[in-house]
Amino acid sequence: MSFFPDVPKIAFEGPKCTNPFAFRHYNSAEVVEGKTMTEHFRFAVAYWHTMRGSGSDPFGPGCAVRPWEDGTDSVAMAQKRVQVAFEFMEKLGVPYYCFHDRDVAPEGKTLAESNANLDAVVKVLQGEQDRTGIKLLWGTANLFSNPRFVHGASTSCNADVFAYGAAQVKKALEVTKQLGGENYVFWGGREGYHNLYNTDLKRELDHFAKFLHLAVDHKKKIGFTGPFLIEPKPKEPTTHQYDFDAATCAAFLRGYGLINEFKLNIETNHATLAGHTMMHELTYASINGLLGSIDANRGDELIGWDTDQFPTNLYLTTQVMLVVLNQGGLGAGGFNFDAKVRRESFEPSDLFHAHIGSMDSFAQGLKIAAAIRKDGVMSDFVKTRYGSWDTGIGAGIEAGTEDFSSLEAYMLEKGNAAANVSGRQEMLENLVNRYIG
Ligand code: XLS
Ligand code: NI
Ligand code: NI
Repeated sequence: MSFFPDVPKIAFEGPKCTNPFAFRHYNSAEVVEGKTMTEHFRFAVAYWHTMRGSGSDPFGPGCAVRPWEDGTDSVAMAQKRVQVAFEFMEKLGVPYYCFHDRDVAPEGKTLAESNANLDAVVKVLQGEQDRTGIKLLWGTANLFSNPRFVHGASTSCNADVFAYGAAQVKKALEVTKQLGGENYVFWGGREGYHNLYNTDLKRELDHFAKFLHLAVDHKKKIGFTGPFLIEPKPKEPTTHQYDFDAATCAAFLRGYGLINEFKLNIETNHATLAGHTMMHELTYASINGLLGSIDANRGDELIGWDTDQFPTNLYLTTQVMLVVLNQGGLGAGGFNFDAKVRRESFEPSDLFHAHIGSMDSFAQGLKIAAAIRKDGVMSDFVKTRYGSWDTGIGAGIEAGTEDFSSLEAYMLEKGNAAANVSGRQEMLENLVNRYIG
């Protein structure tokens, strides 16, 4: 039985093809800079959006047409949905998926019941993974939807909620390990605050760090070897999310002795909500040795919240791929489409169009970035721009052989600094356009 009877297996048909159910650029076996496209991207489908997104918004209920849904939130429905998910991923040709515990299985009345529900669905997930070869890029726990998490999870004023969250992460981590998951993600959920009149900021941050230390201890105890990833986000649902951006996360992890235990999962729409470009966030993470994985999506320039749209902008994908290629790939990480179709795109086939377009956009971005790197003009420009640091006084400052007195003596003798040279931003923007066009 097929849940997508009208959709064929998506194949690569080349840049000239007009078939909307085909790739024009994503050619999984094509080698770029020594790796296949499959290896470069390790694309993943986000279970929460693609399998659980209903199209509801603050003004109305969901209107997505999902013929396989029976309207219940039962374990049987959850198990059937796994078959739908794997047929979708097989037809699309993605090697990975990601989930929250509560996306795949319904929450029960007690923790024990919820764990049993999860186990019942994990069995089916395992079976489908074995049948298809599709793997789990990362697992995570939903510590934000249930009303018990109203004040946060690890940063809640209610210690019992911290304990509940710990138990939930313990189980989600064990399930991720059981399924061969390659990473485990911590997105802050409701870890943050709206108002300091009712908030003990110091205590909440200490508790947050305590929670992460306990998670690391448990990881070691059960022998889970994949990276732990924190996913920065500046706001939404709270006004001040504790994992604001890459720099905030790096400072937090360093301050609490966690820096060697975590990397970051950088999401485009979170970068832009923080007032940064995706390229900034990726670069900041990368230079700190923290770039672990990517949640691929985009925001809307005209709307100020997390719209989680599918990325199709070639400037964006080119910039992302420049950073990823510069650091030699994402290692155990990958590109997870943390993105949802618009409410108006309510048919099942729209899920295919969305993923196809984004995979193609990244494939194009990869090829463009590789060409820019090969031509070398951009990297040579940057190297030359900082040339004053390679010899003379610059090299001395970097090597630590200069101090304020020697720098003063140097400048008193020289009289003035050497003339500056243009930054040539527009010339470099034109260069990128040349490769995109
Ligand atoms: C929400 C986050 C979330 C994480 C996983 O904004 O992007 O979807 O990726 O918990
Ligand atoms: Ni995300
Ligand atoms: Ni998000």
